Amino acid sequence: MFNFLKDKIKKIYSSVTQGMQVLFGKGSFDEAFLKELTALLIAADTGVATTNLIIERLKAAMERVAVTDLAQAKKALEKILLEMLESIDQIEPFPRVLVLVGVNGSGKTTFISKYASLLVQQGKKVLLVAGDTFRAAAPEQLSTWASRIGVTVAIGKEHQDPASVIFDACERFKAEGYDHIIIDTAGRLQTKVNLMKELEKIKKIIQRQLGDMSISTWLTIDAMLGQNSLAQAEVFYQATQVNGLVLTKLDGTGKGGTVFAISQKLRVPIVYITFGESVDDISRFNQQEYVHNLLNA
Ligand SMILES: Nc1nc2c(ncn2[C@@H]2O[C@H](COP(=O)(O)OP(=O)(O)OP(=O)(O)O)[C@@H](O)[C@H]2O)c(=O)[nH]1
Ligand SMILES: [Mg+2]
Repeated sequence: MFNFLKDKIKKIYSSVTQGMQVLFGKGSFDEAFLKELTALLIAADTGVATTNLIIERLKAAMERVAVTDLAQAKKALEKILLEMLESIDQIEPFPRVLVLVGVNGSGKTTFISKYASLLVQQGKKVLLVAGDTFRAAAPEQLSTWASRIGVTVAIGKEHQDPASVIFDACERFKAEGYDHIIIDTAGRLQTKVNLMKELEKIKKIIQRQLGDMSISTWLTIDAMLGQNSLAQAEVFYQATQVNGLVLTKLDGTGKGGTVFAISQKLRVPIVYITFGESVDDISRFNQQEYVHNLLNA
């Protein structure tokens, strides 16, 4: 089971890893090498700005040690990539009060289900909240998952205002002794102003009801969309205060550079990654492991 999971995760970056092995396997640290490394990073969805930054840092590091040995260059690159992730403050991976936001189709509902399943495995009592009342099928989707993993889901009446569904759910969370409340929201609001207003309203309700607890807001980002995912994520990031990221659908990319592009741009920690549609296709994001595997397979 564990090895199976590991294999699945490794596929995420296998094409990058293979490229790295070829690149670092022969030759020396020179202009031609840097050109190839740049192309590889761009192809892996690292984005132009972040790729340039990595290349600049690598050049500077190699100038300091004054060698052209590629084994040394690989070590330096590993350090640079890790520092890029480690320079961002980490957060609590199992907050009691969690709101999920993100573009429609980015994987909020699926993530919530997988994540709730992790909590259930720890013996926690979990309440899911179908805060997306705009799309008729959304509460059903969450209920199906909820009954599969054995957690409760709070659902409003048809067309009930999400804020009032959430209000009721917060009351229930306090009254019935749940350990965790996880709130799903709609990703499909017409304009940025509407989105901002809606999220503000939702957060105000939660704050009023559960203000003595800290409230986490995580943003799901669809890694399959490459640089487009970053542009979409930025709209949400600007619309509400986000303190954690969930990178979804990494199984569909075979790339892996997105992690650096996003971290560098938003300066918010990636807390989880997902890589498939079944309930255990989820993992905590481990920076060291990720960077190590990306370069070494
Ligand atoms: N391959 C793959 N598919 C995923 C992953 N996560 C979610 N999906 C699929 O992506 C689609 C959208 O996922 P949802 O969880 O419904 O997305 P959402 O953000 O809740 O979408 P809205 O409710 O419309 O805002 C579904 O078909 C999921 O099965 C993943 O990690 N890998
Ligand atoms: Mg959804």
